[in-house]
Amino acid sequence: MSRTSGTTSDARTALRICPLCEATCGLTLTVEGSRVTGARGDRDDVFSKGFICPKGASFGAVDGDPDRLRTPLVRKDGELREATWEEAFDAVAAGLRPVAERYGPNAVGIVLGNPNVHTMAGALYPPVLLAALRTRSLFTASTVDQMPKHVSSGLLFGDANAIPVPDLDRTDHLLLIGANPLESNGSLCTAPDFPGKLKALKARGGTLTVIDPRRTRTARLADRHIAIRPGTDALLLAAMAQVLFEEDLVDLGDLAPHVQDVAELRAELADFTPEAVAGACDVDADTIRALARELAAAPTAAVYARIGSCTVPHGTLASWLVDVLNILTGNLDRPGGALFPQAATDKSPRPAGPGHGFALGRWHSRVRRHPEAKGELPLSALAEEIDTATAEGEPVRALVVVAANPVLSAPDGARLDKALDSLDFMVSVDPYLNETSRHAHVVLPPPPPSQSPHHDFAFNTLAVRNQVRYTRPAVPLETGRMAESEILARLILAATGMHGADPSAVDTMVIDQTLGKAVREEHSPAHGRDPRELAAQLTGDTGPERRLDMMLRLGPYGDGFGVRPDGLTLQKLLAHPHGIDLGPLGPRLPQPLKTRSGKVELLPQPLADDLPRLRAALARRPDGLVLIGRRHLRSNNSWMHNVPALTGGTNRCTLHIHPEDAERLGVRDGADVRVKGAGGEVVAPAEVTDGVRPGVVSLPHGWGHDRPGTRMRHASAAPGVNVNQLLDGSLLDPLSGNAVLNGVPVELTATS
Ligand SMILES: Nc1nc2c(c(=O)[nH]1)N[C@H]1C(S)=C(S)[C@@H](COP(=O)(O)OP(=O)(O)OC[C@H]3O[C@@H](n4cnc5c(=O)[nH]c(N)nc54)[C@H](O)[C@@H]3O)O[C@H]1N2
Ligand SMILES: Nc1nc2c(c(=O)[nH]1)N[C@H]1C(S)=C(S)[C@@H](COP(=O)(O)OP(=O)(O)OC[C@H]3O[C@@H](n4cnc5c(=O)[nH]c(N)nc54)[C@H](O)[C@@H]3O)O[C@H]1N2
Ligand code: SF4
Ligand SMILES: [Mo]
Repeated sequence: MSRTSGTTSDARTALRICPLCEATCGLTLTVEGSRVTGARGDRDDVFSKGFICPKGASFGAVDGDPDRLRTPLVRKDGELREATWEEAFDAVAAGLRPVAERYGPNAVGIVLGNPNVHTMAGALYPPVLLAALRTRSLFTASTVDQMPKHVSSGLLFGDANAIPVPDLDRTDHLLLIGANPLESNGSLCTAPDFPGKLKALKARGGTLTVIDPRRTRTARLADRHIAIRPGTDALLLAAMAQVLFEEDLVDLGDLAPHVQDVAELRAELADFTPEAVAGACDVDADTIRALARELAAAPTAAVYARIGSCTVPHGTLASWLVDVLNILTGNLDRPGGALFPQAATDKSPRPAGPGHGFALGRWHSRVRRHPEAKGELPLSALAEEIDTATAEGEPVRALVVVAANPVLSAPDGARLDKALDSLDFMVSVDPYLNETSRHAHVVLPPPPPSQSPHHDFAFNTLAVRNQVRYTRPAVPLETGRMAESEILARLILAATGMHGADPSAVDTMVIDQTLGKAVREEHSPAHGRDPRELAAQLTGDTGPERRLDMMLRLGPYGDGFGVRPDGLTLQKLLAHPHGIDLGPLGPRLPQPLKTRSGKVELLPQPLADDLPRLRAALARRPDGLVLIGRRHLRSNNSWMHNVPALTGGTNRCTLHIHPEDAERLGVRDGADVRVKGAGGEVVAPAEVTDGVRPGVVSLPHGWGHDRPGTRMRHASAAPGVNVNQLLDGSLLDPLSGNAVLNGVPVELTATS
């Protein structure tokens, strides 16, 4: 441990991968005692090379927030009180088991929120919990986010997790849709210093086009910015594909042998001409033709789209068309285009060939019969699945909530707030007493990130460069704290009738099952070996470390338990604290394909069946205002408003409105405006700005910290309003069940 100048003598430094957004930057923390007093970018990190943003720089403040819970809370006589871990797990066992036994497995629901993809525990234990509870009542942040992309990948490639990422470092042309990486630092495209990568693209003579109803910081960097009407990207993308066909610009290149249904797609899209979509998108036909021609003409190009393209009525079609354009221009799976990453903990690649394909709608939600997608029901349906009785089955009566704050993040927040109060039992695994966890009967607080180990299971599968990094806790677990992995393991035991068993039993069970399966798989390096012999080789101080070791060794770069002695193991990773670079992304097709045909299925039936709905949108011209969201660089969904360093200044919950609309409606800058939507109304101060296009207003999400019974003192002092209260939960993308959060009709009234 090295000394750092300018701090007290017991200061030391420690490495920690930042868990605060998808960029996964390596940080060098300054630690004094058990407190993190500083954070800077780790210049030796193989991936992030020293990049840091204001959130990462505030790691110490996020980590050391005095409002973080230190002990479990258990409800007694209606009130949440501090309790021991033993009392807390006793209460969980007593609360969950009777519900499952009396009403069946689906009466116990699981809600998983965004930070689960930012913790090791969140990757390793919820799948075990789900399997153990055998419930179909699973709701996650995916259905207010990227579920459309999973569904389109599932249908196109046969694997919902096969998501191509733009090759930011090498592309000549980036068409970026409904994303603002200068504030978000990127999503479904893990790239530390996304802003620097966009600047580098321009510096090497490449071009950047941004499609966004707002002139964002990213849009200001672009060579061309198109302020599209919200919710109409699928139409614009369909028209671009139509132009490629019409002008003979389709060139699949090396992809040709792997792609089917090109002619069928051409026929299906024939009527989506630029002239036909121009009015709906509010983008002129010549511009759409130019976009298509530029994409085809670029030596390499990548189309990349995020939140603004997913959280809309045609989210799955838009997500599909993004890849269709990459495919038709030969840019999928080639350097400079959009490629499939290969993470170190991916399963050992099976030989190419037909797979099982992707199924949708294997079951349905009880109340409104929404089809499941990827085993999940829409978060938009959570409130009704709790508060509405039907003949079909039992409502959700108990809930396990891990790292989620759906009262603020999901549609119809006010109704959900009430529904949670009616549950027989609810447990939250959460560091804060907030708008959601205040309803719990038991709150189990994980330690702060400095006291947790870190590896990015999810984001390495979406990274613009293959690499692997692992950081052990920067600070030892404080007395009285419990690692989140142990919390979740004990929760699994308590929920499944094994309350009180040794939590390491959960890891042992997973290891036995995984190795038992691997030795039976012909393509596995473990094939034919003795699983007990392999288990005995695993190293690591904890269950999560042993599981990481197992995944690395079975994975595409692994040592195969001795088969490839130079390959990856946990020990090798520990010997490289700044990570191991595994090289640039490379072509992988056809191996990742798991469709029944073994090909890229360009026109899957469920998408073809959804095209009439898109056709119907051609004629639509909303006459009123529509609402969209936005993110601020110093924010993170609903849970960072309690950190003074990350709030204030421009990070405020204001309604952006264009000067023309403001004048027409008599709205003055700084004055309160009443915003009314189908689900309710809120009052927020106006910020008149031409950064948003006419006809569109914007409110950020994750605000509304004014409910009683929470313990987030700084956040409740400047609470803002909950934009999701304006939604009634009825607007969904039907294929994916994803909530429509952008392009929502609203009415405004000036209040002063
Ligand atoms: N209108 C609108 N709504 C949106 C969006 C939008 O763009 N517009 N975006 C949507 C998107 S993309 C997402 S991902 C969702 C996010 O919504 P959620 O999944 O609800 O995530 P957060 O709001 O980040 O809340 C996360 C919870 O996890 C807790 N937490 C933080 N760190 C940890 C940890 O280490 N362990 C555990 N167990 N808990 C932790 C926090 O205290 C908080 O209670 O919001 C969605 N809602
Ligand atoms: N600072 C910060 N970083 C974050 C988060 C955060 O809350 N704050 N959240 C994290 C999470 S969970 C996620 S999922 C990612 C999201 O990452 P991004 O998708 O990059 O996030 P946003 O900033 O919401 O960008 C969405 C953009 O879509 C635009 N938009 C809205 N409607 C439409 C439309 O119909 N069409 C088009 N073309 N554009 C539209 C909005 O104006 C906005 O600029 O960010 C992650 N990073
Ligand atoms: S960009 Fe994201 S990962 Fe990097 S320092 Fe900022 S918050 Fe952390
Ligand atoms: Mo998200």
